[in-house]
Amino acid sequence: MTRISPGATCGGKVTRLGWIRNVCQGDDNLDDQRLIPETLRAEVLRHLTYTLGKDAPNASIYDWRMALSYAIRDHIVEPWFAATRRTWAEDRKRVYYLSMEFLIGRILEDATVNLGLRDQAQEVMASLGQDFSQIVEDEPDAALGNGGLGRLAACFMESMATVGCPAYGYGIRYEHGLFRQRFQNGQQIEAPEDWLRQTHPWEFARPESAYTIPFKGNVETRDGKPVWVPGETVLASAHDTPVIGWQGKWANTLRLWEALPTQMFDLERFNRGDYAAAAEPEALARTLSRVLYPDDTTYQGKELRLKQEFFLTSAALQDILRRFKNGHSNLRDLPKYVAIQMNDTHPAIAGPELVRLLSDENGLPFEEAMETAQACLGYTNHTLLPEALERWATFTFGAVLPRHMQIVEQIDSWHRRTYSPPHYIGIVKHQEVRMGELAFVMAHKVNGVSALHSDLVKKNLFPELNRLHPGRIINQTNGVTPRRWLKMANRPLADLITETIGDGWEADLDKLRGLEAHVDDAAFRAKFDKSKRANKVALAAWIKDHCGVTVSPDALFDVQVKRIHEYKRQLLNILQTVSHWHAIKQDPTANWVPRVKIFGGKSAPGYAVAKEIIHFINDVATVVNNDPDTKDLLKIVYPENYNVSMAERLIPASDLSEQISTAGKEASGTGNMKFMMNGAPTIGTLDGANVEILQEVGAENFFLFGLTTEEAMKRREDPDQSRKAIEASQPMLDVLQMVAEGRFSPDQKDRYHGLVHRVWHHDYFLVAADFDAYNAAQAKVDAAYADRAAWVRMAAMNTARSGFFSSDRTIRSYMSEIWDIPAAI
Ligand code: 26V
Repeated sequence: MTRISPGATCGGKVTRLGWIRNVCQGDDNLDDQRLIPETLRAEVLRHLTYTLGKDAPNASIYDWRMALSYAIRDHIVEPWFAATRRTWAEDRKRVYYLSMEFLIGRILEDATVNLGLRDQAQEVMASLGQDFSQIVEDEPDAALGNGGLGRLAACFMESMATVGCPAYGYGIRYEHGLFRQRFQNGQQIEAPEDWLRQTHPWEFARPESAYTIPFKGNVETRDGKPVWVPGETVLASAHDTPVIGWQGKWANTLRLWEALPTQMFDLERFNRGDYAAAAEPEALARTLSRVLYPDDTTYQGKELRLKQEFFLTSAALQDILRRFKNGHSNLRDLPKYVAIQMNDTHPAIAGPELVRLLSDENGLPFEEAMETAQACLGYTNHTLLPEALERWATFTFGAVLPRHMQIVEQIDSWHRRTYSPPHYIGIVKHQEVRMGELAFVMAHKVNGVSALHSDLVKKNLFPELNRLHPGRIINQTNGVTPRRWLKMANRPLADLITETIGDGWEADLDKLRGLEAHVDDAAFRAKFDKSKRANKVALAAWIKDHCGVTVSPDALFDVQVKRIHEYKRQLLNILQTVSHWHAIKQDPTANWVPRVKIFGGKSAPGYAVAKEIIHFINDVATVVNNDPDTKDLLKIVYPENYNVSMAERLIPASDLSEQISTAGKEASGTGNMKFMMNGAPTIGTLDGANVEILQEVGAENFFLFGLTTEEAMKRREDPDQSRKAIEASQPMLDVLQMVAEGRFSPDQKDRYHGLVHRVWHHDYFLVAADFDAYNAAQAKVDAAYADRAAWVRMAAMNTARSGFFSSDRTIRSYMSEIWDIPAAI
């Protein structure tokens, strides 16, 4: 056994700081870097001993992970302090990104990648007898989000640190993030998630940064001025996680609020022996940061949700004003130093709350408070689905936030007075506060998240407001961070890219265009293919382990991973899979391309139709995977509990990216961008950012099918559209017949009658209308995949042309078009 002596190189501190300084100055002093493994090893052992209180021979994988995480965290702190100090010293404008969700995933490996310490960490842990990849996988995902919106916020945090945009993310430190998904007899079962049960090593508690958040009560008039006398208060207490950018050149803060009681417990009651009642206020206050709402599809007017939104927003704004007042006295200057971005309408109470803080609490006249707030605020819209748009009953809103109810009315009449709209555009209408309209009116810029979506925001969502405020709605096409989604998640491809075009692409993704010069080189293609195959072999082994299904890495890996929703049309995919299975059985000796159909994703717990689709996919999988006729030609796998970490495993091993939403429904998509970067061509509709992916990659490298947004809207005007489409399609008739007969539910033959009936008669998302086109596009995929050279070329072209979809590009665009913030580096 290796003898381990802790703290052997305590002089490492100087080296460490020196190394970071060199990186900050862009100086490649290799002498310093070579010392790192020794230093890092000593640091890990020091933390194991003195922070964890463990002796190496008795340390568990958890202990090693914590020790390594603390050692890595130490390397983040220096650049973090440096960035913060510079922002203060140069009195820079900062952006504040307010989001109810941050879907972060694991942090350890990502941090080592950005610090340039991944290889060293691996080497050091190996020298200590530990497997780095096992340690990395021991970390629970921080799943403080539902899906696209939350993951975008996490990519933005990383990109803001990479491009040197001084920024704070503000969110809620949910004790329980998104539920864990299991399947029981093919059906989704939700279990609570408990990521904080073990110590979370990346955060620093800041109990000194705490704010009182008022609720309820009433508004009195004193000296002719409104005074809010709250009926309840809770405390928002900060936890800071540093977010390090590529090569450690800049770091920002993600500040998450924990809800605490303003009063710990009722001692009098406790002394009387009434223990449960004594603890009640504490429990009540803590519910505010207890759980993430697990539904991103349907809006429900739950009081707790409104309280969570105000809790986040008020804490953030109080913190922002405190920081501003530290160096400034004139609140009218706020927009020179503060940009506040509202991630969807969830923090849209920021408008009235900022007005309240500026006027009620700081004496600015209402109109000046309005102008100041507006100049600070931006609003990003992420969905057009009417059922997901937030509206609050004035009764609930007024009870929870009585002063804000008055201010919202004031904003509404100010808006009408100032802009005299030809029609009545109400923020408050039919006894509801409409958060989209509120956010729009309070923001100086409103943006959609893809070109198509932003167009629809103008034309369909806010047509009157757009006419009244021309130029306010702009587009900011989403992006994803290539550090996590390419460099970290797909090492074989990342290494090949560096070998082919050199480094630097990680922070300048347009450089990937350099790969285009190599796609006709057979040697390059062979290497590209090899990198994909390595990922597929690894995934096949993982699938065997986790799903018990044997799949061949030679098969085409066809992947649809995202939340389960009718508009995303997992149903179209699985019905086409049934059709394909049926076709193979009809003609088993034809030249079929073997396929593995991979599904992943969670349904909102209360979304019955989505849950039925999950059940159906699992039922079809059971029949197909046990069919000896199609054994080597078709497999269906649906691993449980799709999350960020699973995405990092699946996407790099994918051959085909399924982006098949009904046109006009997917605001952007960001998974589509990750697949493209990782060399998986898309089969998809003209929806969201697919449109721009198609434009960048070229039609010859994309399998396009389906109705356009306009055609879809027109098609729905015919109440018989789905029946007609089905009757015109033999494959569709066959598939629905098999499902209706109970071929996939032999134990309960009528299980999917409801599902079949909906496709025939209530097919709002146009599964039937697009079925034949999808089927034809899938046949083209098969033909293309059979031509290896052409396929690999197509895959490589997808990677080569994905530069536009780096979130660095998106962030730079927000900085110039919305925030008016220059880069600090
Ligand atoms: C709505 C609600 C309603 C109240 C309860 C909790 C909750 C949570 C989230 C949402 C809105 C979800 C909207 C969303 O996630 N949109 C997705 O945003 C992605 C990033 O812009 C985009 O790529 C996806 O297309 C879009 O669906």
